Amino acid sequence: MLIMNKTLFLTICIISNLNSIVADNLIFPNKVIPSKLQVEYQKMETIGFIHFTVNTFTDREWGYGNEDPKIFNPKKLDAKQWARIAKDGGLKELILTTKHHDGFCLWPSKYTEHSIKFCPYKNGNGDIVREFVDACREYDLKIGFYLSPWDRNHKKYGTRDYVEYYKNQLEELLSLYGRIDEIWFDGANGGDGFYGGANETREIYSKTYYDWDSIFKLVKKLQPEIMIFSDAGPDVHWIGNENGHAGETFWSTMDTDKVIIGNSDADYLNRGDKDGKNWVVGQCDVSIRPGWFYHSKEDNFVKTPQELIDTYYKSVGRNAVLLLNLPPNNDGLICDKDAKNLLKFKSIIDETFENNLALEADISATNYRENGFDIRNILNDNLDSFWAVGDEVKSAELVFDFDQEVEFDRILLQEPIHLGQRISKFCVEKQKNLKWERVYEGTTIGYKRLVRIPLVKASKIKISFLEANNTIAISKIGIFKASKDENI
Ligand code: FUL
Repeated sequence: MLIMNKTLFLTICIISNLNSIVADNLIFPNKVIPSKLQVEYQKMETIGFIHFTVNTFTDREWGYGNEDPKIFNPKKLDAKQWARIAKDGGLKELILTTKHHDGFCLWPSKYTEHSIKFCPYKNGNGDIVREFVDACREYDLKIGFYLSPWDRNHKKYGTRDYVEYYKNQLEELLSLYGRIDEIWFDGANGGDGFYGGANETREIYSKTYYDWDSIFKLVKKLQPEIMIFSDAGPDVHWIGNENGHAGETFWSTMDTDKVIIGNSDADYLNRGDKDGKNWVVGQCDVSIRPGWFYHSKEDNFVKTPQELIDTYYKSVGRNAVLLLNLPPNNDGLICDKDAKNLLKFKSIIDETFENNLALEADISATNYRENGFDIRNILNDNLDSFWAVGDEVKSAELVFDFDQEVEFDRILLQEPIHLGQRISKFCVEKQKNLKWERVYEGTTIGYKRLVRIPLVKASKIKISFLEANNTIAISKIGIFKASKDENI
C-alpha cells in the first residue's frame, strides 16, 4: 500500500513528470490507439457549428435548391462576432456550413452560379468563407468546413458529373483558405429537390455513389493534418443522434467498415465498439435552438445554461466532443440570448470544476507500478502522466482520505488514451460508520468521464477499477462540488 500526502506530492511533482515520460514505453499500448491529432482533437472538448445560408432568409431547415440568391442579404454580418462569442464561450473550433443541402455557396465558387456572387451582399463581391476563416484565425480558433454532399440545386446530382463537381468544390475550399482543421461530411442524402429545374426525387446508393475513399484521399492530400468527420470517420464520427448525447457506455473504437455513410446504425455509433479495430473520436452535434438554422419563432426556445450543462455531461462527460450550433440570424449575427446562455454555461462549468477536492486528500492505492506511475500523477492535467498498476493486477482501488468530512457530487476521471481505452467497469464508494457504501457504478471512462451523483458527505472515498482490457492506467481524477447554478 502506498501512502502519499500533499507536501510530498508538491516536492516530487517535477521529478515524477520526467519519470512518466521516460517510463511511458514500459506500458503495453492497446492494439487500437488514437493518432496524436485525434488526441489533440479530443482535448478541445467543446467546439461550435455555424449554420447559415439561404434558409436563414426563407425560414426553412432544408432549402429546396431553387432559392433565388437575391434573398441572401445579411446586413450586419460580422464573422468576428461569431468568433468572439465562440472564444468567450470556451469553444475551440468553429465549423461553417459553406454549402448546405440547398447548394448555395457562401464563397464565390468558380464551379457554380448558385453562390454569394449573385446576391446583394457586398454587391456580389463578398466571400463569407474568407471572413469566417480570418475571424477564426484572429481569435485563435480552429477552422472547420461543412460541405453538404447532397445538393438539391445541382442539375447533375445523382450522376458521376456531380461527384466531380463536389470534388472540385472540395479542392477549391481546401486550397484557397490556408490550413483547415476539420471537414464535416453530412450523411443526409438524396430525396426530392429542384435539381436544375427537374423538380424530382433522386435517390443515390450511399455506399458507392460518392466513392468516399477517393474523397478522403483527396482531402488528406490537400490538407494532411485535417480531421475528417462522417458517420464512419475516419477521424471523427457522428454520435447517432442530434441531441448531443453519447451512449452511457461509449468506446472510441469501432469498425469503420461496418458503417455506411448516410445509412448508419445509430446505436452502433452511439456506443462505439469495444472490439472495434479503428479509433474514431465521437462527436455530439446539437443546436442551441430547436432548429439548425435561425428562425425568429424559436427565439423563446434557446437552450438554457442548465440544458447546455446537461448536454455537456452527456457528451464531453461521456468521452466525446460536443459540437454546439449557434445559428446567426437574418442580420448575420448570433442573437444576444444565445451568446448569453453560452457564456453562462461556460462560467458555471468553470466554477464547478475549479476546486478539486482530491488535491486536499491523502491518497492510497492498492497497487502502483514502479518508475513514474505513482498515484500523484492523477492530480495534474497532463494526460501523459498517469498512475498505473502492475500488468498482473486485474482490479485496483484508490482511497482518498480527507482530514475532515467533505461534500461532493461530481467526479472526473480520465484515461491516458494515447495508450488506448481500457476501463469498462468502475465504482465509487463512500465510507460510513467504517463501512463502504456504493454511491456510483460506471462503465467506460476513455478521455473523460464526468460522474453526477446526489451530494455525498464523507471523509473517505474509494474509487475501484473493476474491469479493464489491459493494464489499469488513470491519468486524472477530480472530486468536485457542483456550482449551485447548475440546477437552477
Ligand atoms: C443534418 C442536416 O440535414 C441538418 O440540416 C444539419 O446540417 C445537421 C447538422 O446535419 O444531417
